[in-house]
Amino acid sequence: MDRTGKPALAVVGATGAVGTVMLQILSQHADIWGEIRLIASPRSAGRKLAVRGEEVEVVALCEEAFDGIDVAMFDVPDEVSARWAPLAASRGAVVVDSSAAFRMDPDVPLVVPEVNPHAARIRPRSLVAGPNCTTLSMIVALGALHAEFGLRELVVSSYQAVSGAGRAGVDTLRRQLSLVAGTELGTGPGDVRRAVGDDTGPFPEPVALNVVPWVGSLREDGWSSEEMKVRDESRKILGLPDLPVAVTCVRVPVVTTHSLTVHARFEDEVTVDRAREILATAPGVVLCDDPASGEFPTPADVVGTDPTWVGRVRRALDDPTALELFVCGDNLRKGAALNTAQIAELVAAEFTGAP
Ligand code: 2RA
Repeated sequence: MDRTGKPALAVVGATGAVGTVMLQILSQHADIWGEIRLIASPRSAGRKLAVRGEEVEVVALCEEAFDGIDVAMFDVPDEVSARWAPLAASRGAVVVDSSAAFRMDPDVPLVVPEVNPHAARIRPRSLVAGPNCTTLSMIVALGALHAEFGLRELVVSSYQAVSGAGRAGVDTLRRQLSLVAGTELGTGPGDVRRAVGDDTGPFPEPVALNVVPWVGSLREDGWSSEEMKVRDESRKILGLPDLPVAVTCVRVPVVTTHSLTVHARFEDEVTVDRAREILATAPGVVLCDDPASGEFPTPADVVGTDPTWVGRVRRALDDPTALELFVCGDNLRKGAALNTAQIAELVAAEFTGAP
């Protein structure tokens, strides 16, 4: 705790895409923090960024940067977290890490505050992890349904925005869109590929006027790393280590907000009415589901908002124990920065004795 009697917070990766959203969130949420220290690579040190209405100078990432810090939020690549998060913890900070570096470590809780907040209290390594943005885009809604119905199986397909691949992903989509806009492309095999050229950025195929059934890197038997993350992380967060999960991850030409179709099978028969009641009242979920008036969530409307939006709630035609849903969540807000901020707030409440 600093002089103000409030916990001191470090934001590591303050200048990145998620860091930028984090500073907005810290400026909008209740001001529970004493000092907020902004940390980034030495190349960004000295820059000034606005948080809570003040300009704060960015300091370079080094061990001493964590002195006096109670909670350190890391929004940086896996390898940076892997090296620096344990160092921050060794200097006394509780680390909340949004990378994949520690998510599956049995001594690191994987936390979504609406689903398993209790897990954040048990942290043998002084580390708490948050899940991948694709898992986060569905797990709040799923956690609410699981608490009532008992989840038994999950089949999901993702429709992932290009900002999941960072600034390079967004730049690639915008560049490709400028090359295909106003043309008749998309009518012959390979015509889009020839127009956008060989540089497809972080994606294996053109993403403008296209969908790409690949996110992440290759794992065993043709699965992608992203698909494995959704499976492993969902199991850990829900406390269902043997849950059957089938995932297909797909990249779509959307800037920000991941969407997923979800087929969720439960222990017993379910009703759509009860599912809708649960979703309509679950914290962090908005039910937007009136197809007769054309109402369902889409990324174009959901982007920039905090909740998980759910629509197209149906009971499976051939299985009365299963539901079909369409969910959307902003991958930079709840999918990254917001979840990290919420975990940090849970930890801060322990320092201040808040309920
Ligand atoms: C993506 N979910 O959308 C990944 C980023 N963690 O590429």
